[in-house]
Amino acid sequence: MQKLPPISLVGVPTDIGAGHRGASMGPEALRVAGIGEALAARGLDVVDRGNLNGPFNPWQPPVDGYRHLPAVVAWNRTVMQAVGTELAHGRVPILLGGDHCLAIGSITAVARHCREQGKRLTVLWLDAHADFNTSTVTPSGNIHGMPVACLCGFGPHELTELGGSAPTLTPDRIRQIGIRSVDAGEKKLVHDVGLDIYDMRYIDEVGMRRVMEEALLNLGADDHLHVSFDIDFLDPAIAPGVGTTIPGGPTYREAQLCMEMIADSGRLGSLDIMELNPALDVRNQTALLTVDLVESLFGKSTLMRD
Ligand code: 4U7
Ligand code: MN
Ligand code: MN
Ligand code: MN
Repeated sequence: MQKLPPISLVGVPTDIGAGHRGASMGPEALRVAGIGEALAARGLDVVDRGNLNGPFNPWQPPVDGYRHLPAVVAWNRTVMQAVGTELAHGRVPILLGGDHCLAIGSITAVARHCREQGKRLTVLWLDAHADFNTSTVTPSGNIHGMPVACLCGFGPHELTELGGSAPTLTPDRIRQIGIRSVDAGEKKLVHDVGLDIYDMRYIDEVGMRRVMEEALLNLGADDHLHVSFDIDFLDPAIAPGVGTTIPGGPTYREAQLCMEMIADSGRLGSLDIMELNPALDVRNQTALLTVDLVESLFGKSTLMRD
């Protein structure tokens, strides 16, 4: 079995980019569900760095199409710094969100690390949403609906140029899985840039196995795989603890297979666990399920043949 590098848990207790309050409690719910212990029980070296700090959520309406932009920038700078430090020490950062706007800072740090190491970055975006809104097309102004656009260079310069120059990613480095809710203007943008989307219809038609084979095709020793896991990827019947539930997501087994096949690729280098909202959860079941899936992502298998 592959020797996995050491892991650092980094909590980011904010819902600054979200449309509901409560994702700020995500890091603690994941700890209470035993994320650190579960990974340590797999023989991994796990250190919990605790929580990052940043501005509180003033719960203001959007200004010029963005809600809380300055505070979102502040949080993302801190995230970029923290994730960059872990990667520089040869560790696998696991970001405990927090809402999905924080993936801008996380992936900007990962992209810089890959450039420095001469590695190719592939981002797997597991989500019900494409998160490709801009200030002109967003129906909400919530920046957690915009991180993929920002990473591709579409957004406010404070976010698109967080790492120095825009864009952080070209759309061909991203594969989105589980998508089933895309706004009208957002859909046009996603088509224009040619984002690689494995939507629920495609998962229904060809099955999760083929989807993951295609999404993970051609990964080699020089590839760094980043997984940005929005918990609303999962079907709300098994994962009610998120702000934006969209019916018709992957089942328990489909989600497990997705995680197991990522683990089998042997290329996972960094992870975001985002949008868990304990205020909307039922007895922490969504956090417990998340820990179960993250164990699979780090190699726990239900296979009898190995
Ligand atoms: B998440 C939405 F309008 N598209 O932009 C928006 F439907 O990070 C939802 O994927 C965004 O949870 C959801 O506000 C962001 C909405
Ligand atoms: Mn989502
Ligand atoms: Mn998302
Ligand atoms: Mn959400």
